[in-house]
Amino acid sequence: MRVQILLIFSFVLIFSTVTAQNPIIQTYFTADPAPMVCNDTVYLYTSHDEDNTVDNFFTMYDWRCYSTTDMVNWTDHGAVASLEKDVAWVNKKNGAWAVQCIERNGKYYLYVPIHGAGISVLVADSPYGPFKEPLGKQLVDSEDLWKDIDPTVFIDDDGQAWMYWGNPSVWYVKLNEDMISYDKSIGKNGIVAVDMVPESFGKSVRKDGTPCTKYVEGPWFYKRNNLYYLIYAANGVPESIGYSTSTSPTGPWKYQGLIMERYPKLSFTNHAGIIDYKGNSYFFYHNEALPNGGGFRRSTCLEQFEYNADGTIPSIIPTEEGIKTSLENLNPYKRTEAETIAWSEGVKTESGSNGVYVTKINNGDYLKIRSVDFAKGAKKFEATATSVTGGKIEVRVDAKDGALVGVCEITNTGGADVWKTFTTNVNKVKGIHDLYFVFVGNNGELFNFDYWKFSK
Ligand code: FUB
Repeated sequence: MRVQILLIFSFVLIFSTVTAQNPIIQTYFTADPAPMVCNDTVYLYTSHDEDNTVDNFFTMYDWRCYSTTDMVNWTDHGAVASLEKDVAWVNKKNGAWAVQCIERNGKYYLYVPIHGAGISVLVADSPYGPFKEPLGKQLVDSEDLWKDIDPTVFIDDDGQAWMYWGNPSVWYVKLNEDMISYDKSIGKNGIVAVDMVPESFGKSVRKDGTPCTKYVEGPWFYKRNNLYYLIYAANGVPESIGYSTSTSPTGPWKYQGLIMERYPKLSFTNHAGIIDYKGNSYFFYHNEALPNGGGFRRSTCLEQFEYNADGTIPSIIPTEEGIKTSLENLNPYKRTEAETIAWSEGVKTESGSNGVYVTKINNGDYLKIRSVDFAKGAKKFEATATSVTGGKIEVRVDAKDGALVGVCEITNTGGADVWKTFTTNVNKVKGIHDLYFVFVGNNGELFNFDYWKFSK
């Protein structure tokens, strides 16, 4: 019996290590996921919890962007905006809370809350920025420390855009077509306070016994099959995720229940984003499960789900496994950025003159790329890197210690900013595999890794 229990335990351990896909980003602590589907691609904007938390509170300086077309391999585009550089007038480094980006007529609008200083909007010609602030001041600012956070923006089929936001209540504005101003003729100078009633947001009580609704913060506003959805953090702290629906973009809202309840390894906040992509529905949230994670060091996670026939959302359980199948195979014969990653251990990414690259590579660290289609077989592998110490990339398939296909030696390139391409022959690998780059060497930080490619 004991042996059986041990065997089952080891299987669960091995199984969960091998298939872990949540959190989907391991190189940074990323929170408050805001996915955007655009140009057949999913762009994921996140807030970013610093590795070193200051004063045991949210320590958040910039917003990051990732993208995917297969929902399992995520390409890191780095920090696309920061308070210090891009919202300079606010004279504040910390407070880069939950962001959302939306595209309109080829321009990308990044709605950024500045904790304690309102909500601003930045604009770019590309989803990766550079984002510039046209107003030089907040879009909305009630001068309340908590109220103006968590903006969510949606453009309806008739072209009308709306922005909802707020803690501990929810407000909205009717955005003008320029997306950087709003109709001042409704509500209080343009700002409409939503009726916070139990029919709309569920019934709850505060710790002091006073009645309230379940709504806390983090709204996510969208429309599907003519039904409007408002998803939000609910039920006090620790937060669950709840939702309400309406047949109109401005309510009245009908409380529909909880989507994700409280589970171990979720942080005391939770914050959701929902999209449909290539015929599937996806639920983004955050947890604190990465090593050294916590309430102020959170990580973005992802689950696939199916709406019920009546449009209601089923209860979603957070898993380590996350997304089971890739939506498409990756072509290894095209240049792939090293920062396109399904899972990694030990490494970080940084941005330089050649874009984003993988860095802080030490002995034993590795990258995993899922569902790589080698077709009839690869013969050569090349990696572009910069190094002063040197090391090796072991190219393996199907597991970190899976079949060794080749070893690419990275030698001193003559300077940390000198990039060179290194090549090696590989054993003919055919068909679809998960690909692993395992880094080996004994000299501390071994090299930086920019991109790779196989050839036939
Ligand atoms: O990330 C800072 C705050 O925590 C967000 O604005 C909230 O939604 C919660 O996730």
